[in-house]
Amino acid sequence: MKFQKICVLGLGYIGLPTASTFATHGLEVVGVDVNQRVIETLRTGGLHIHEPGLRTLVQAALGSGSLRISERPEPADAYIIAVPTPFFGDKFADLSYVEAAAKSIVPCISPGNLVVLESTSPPRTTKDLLVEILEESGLKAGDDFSLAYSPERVLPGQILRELIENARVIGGIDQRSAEAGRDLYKMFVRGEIILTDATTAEMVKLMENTYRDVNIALANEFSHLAERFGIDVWQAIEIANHHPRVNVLRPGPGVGGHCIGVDPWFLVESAPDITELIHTARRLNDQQPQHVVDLILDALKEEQGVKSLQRVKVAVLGLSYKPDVDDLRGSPALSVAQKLSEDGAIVTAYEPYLKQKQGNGLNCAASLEEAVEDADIVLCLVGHIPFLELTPDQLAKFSRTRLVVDLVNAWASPDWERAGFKMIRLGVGNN
Ligand code: SAJ
Repeated sequence: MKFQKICVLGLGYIGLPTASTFATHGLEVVGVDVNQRVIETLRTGGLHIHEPGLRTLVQAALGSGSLRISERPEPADAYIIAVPTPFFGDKFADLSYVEAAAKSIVPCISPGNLVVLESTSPPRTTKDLLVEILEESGLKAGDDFSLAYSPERVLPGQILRELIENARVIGGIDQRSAEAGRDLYKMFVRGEIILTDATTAEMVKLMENTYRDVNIALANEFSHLAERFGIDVWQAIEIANHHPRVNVLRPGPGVGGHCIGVDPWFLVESAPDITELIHTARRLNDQQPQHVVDLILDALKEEQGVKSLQRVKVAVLGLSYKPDVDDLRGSPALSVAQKLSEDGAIVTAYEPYLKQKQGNGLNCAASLEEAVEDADIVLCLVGHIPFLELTPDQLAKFSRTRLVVDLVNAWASPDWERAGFKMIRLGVGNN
């Protein structure tokens, strides 16, 4: 199948890089978003998301005229739906953006077209929901137009490279649809393209992120056990990982972002009676920020004799959901900081990757020095490179406190104790 013009619906973390990459690989691309602010920003040369290399790519795509930004889709050879699928408070997938995007292409679709859903979705969304909506066009899925599911699996921070180099799964509602998807993505994908059916492709995506979530939950539970038994979980993990078939992940303040903390719920929602392990892991990871808050309060009671967090000055280093990104979505670090603040602590946060120094209602410092200078306790909540590089001598110069809590194994060196710091570490018990 040959493609000249495509529409990409949703210009977020996945849609915008995908649209721009197709545009710089010879296609005419219409990038569609329903958010007027996104459209205005892109049309005036701005960028509403941060991702290394994206600005240059988008500018090249827009500058060449191959990428146009629009409020609505228009007739094209293929349509890619890359809109968010968040969940409601009750952990059920909110498919309203997928539904709205699919409905918006019904008037445009014509025989021979291809529609691809990229948004992470519960199993059978493509076969059940999308077929029903798209057939409102009077055309028959499979017979008149091709329909496939192809999940994005790129890692934030490395999206542009992984988009091209990663293996891509394309699941068609029939063989012809899968092959049409392959013909489209092979325009830029250099990794292997694996064809399967739509529901398998949906499951693959959910299984990958669930696998990671469950394994992080296991690492977090190991950290609790290590605290109970008076050992260092980081050392134990390092030793265990020498085993050729063991790879324990890292404990931490919890699981954040917009994927791993969300996607497993799509499986639980679809089959609650047979997803006990997945559900338990999800709950465990969601409770980890509270475990961290308890650890901090215990440290303060022990070292400074306080009874509660009331008016304790806490310096929080790092707010993003993982190291070296500026993304605060679902961040466990942010959740810890907010819980401390709700419990009466005076929190000053420092997030080096945030340009506007705002952290969801928290008091944010413009520099590390400013954040720590008057603190009673300093927390390292995200393993950003600048924090890994911080030495005890530097912190001792900037801050009066000698009480630090390391939640991410950033400051394991004995130099900290030697420099006079009392170091409390997640997953390290008193021996
Ligand atoms: N985390 C830990 N311990 C670890 C690894 C991660 O606590 O050992 C935490 C991180 O700090 C973060 C969260 O888990 O809060 C998620 O981070 P991540 O780097 O594991 O994943 P994401 O959410 O940035 O990206 C994931 C990736 N999926 C997998 O690795 C299976 C990515 O490939 C997907 O494309 C992305 O989800 C997505 O969009 O679904």
